[in-house]
Amino acid sequence: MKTKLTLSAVLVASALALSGCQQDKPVEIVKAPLTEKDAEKFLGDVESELRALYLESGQAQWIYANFITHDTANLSAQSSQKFTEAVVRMANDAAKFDGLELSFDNRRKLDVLKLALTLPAPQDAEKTARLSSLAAQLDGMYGKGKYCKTDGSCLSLGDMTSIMATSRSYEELLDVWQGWREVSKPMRSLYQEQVTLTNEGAKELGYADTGAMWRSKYDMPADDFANELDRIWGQVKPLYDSLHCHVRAKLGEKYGTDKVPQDKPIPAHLLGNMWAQTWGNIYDLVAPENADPGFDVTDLLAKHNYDEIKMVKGAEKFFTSMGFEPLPESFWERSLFTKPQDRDVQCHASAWNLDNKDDLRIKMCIQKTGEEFAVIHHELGHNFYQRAYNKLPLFYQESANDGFHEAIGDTIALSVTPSYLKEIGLLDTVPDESKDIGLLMRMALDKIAFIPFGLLVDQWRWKVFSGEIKPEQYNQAWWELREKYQGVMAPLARSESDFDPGAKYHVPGNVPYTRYFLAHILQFQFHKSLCDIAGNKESIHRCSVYGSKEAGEKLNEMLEMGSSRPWQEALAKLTGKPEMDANAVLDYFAPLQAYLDEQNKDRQCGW
Ligand code: X8Z
Ligand code: ZN
Repeated sequence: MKTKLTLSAVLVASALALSGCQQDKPVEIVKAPLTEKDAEKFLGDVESELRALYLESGQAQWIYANFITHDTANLSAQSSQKFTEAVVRMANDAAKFDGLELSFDNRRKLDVLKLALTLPAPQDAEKTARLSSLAAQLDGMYGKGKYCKTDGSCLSLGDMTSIMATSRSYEELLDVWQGWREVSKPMRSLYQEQVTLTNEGAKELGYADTGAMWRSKYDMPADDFANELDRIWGQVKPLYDSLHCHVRAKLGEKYGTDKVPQDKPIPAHLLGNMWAQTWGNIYDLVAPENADPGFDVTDLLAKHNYDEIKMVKGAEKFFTSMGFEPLPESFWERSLFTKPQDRDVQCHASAWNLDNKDDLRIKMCIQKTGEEFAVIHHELGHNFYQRAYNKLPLFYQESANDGFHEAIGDTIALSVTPSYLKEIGLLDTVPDESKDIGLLMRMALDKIAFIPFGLLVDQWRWKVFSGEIKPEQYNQAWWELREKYQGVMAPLARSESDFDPGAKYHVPGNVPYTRYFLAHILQFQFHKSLCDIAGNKESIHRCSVYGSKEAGEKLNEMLEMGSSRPWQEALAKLTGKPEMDANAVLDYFAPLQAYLDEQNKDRQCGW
């Protein structure tokens, strides 16, 4: 139970200030208990200070990400230092109200403040400056990263992404896979130092370490949250195992079972993606016989002359068809859509709201593929969410939990079905239901394959923060988790001179990753509910909510709640149920599960 008024405010009034002469009287100390009024005043002051800080640091980060240079790195580090110092101070001040009985909103806002920083810093200007500098350096190293070969030619991550997606040469894939991982080797010592510093900051705020702080953001005890993840993963694992088994068998047929042993994890470079996190690009290798839908979104986009802007306009149209307002003019003026040829930019896609009102933007080096078309929907989902909650107090201008933010655009992209593609003129004929297994396979290669990856990144980071994984075990522990969860293995010998986690943006970029795991569950729950509201009568994987104002309205009701209520309430608002539940995933893929069971019946699955 919370005790009332256990705290005192210490007000220090200096006699010096009044007399203007030599002070001989001692400082007068007045103790007064903190009240709800104090909390309200504090929160009001903080809100206006934060608004200005957000804008200033947002602009510095934006410029850095769009123009990676020595100077922009320093400016970005300086502004994040200023931001971090302010928020650490605010978080410590917020903690002074601990134990005081407050209204729901005041308590929630104080809690938001205490948890606001992803990289908390100690209350020490020098250490905060160092931490900010490390974060900027790591981010820049990733953004500038290239693989330069001995002949002097260099490949960008974008170039390598295309090779990973399309090449079927074991050796070429291996070369690019290891080439990109050279970029992260020098990150290791910086990362290690960052972990030490941020843990110190987390401890000062009362958390065991930074990972424990990250786990405390979910409207439930941190340990319960970790257990929830295990529970949900347990629901999906059988489907993942079936998919893994089938894909490994097909890769064995393609590359030979000497290269793809049928009782071991799959070599990580053969799955169509630099991190083996989505496998849709090797659909052609695993496509079910007689059930191929016979079209490919990348080809359709090319055939209909879609350029980058047209792709973004297409995604925007989906949202406006559901009743959302079009994006502001400034979005089109200020966003980055294509990779500049003459400078380094952080190409990893992101969505921004600079002024916490309507200065919405995306930053993305768009490639004209079906995969990137989905990412555009993903990013716009962030922007429409940001706008939906922009009338709320600043503390609540966030998603219900971070998984919600990541799930909205993906939910919309689940509606990019053949019938939708026909409706917007990209596809001539909708394949009949006999081709559904092909469609489901393609979707599962992206969505189901992702789930264990979405889980393991932070399983690694949490253990790094807690010290369970020591610096001299960083890489080995990473691959143990990759093998355990994904059944994927390094295709080359790795050692502790490598730092393979750093080759994934969110590690040097300090973006928590569990959000994507959650999003991959939530999006199927959201999709099902929106389809019900839209009056869908078809199988769930054929449903598109394009043009449904009713679905749009209900979705908006959840979005405009921001983080003002526990996420369970936001979830119930749309789905009627307050729990995350992978049954929506399993229902969606039920026909594929049956197909995979049949395919795998004489195979030895597992690793
Ligand atoms: O990072 C992203 C988005 C930006 S929030 C493009 N995603 C994760 C990734 O690329 O690793 C989306 C899905 C997973
Ligand atoms: Zn995102």
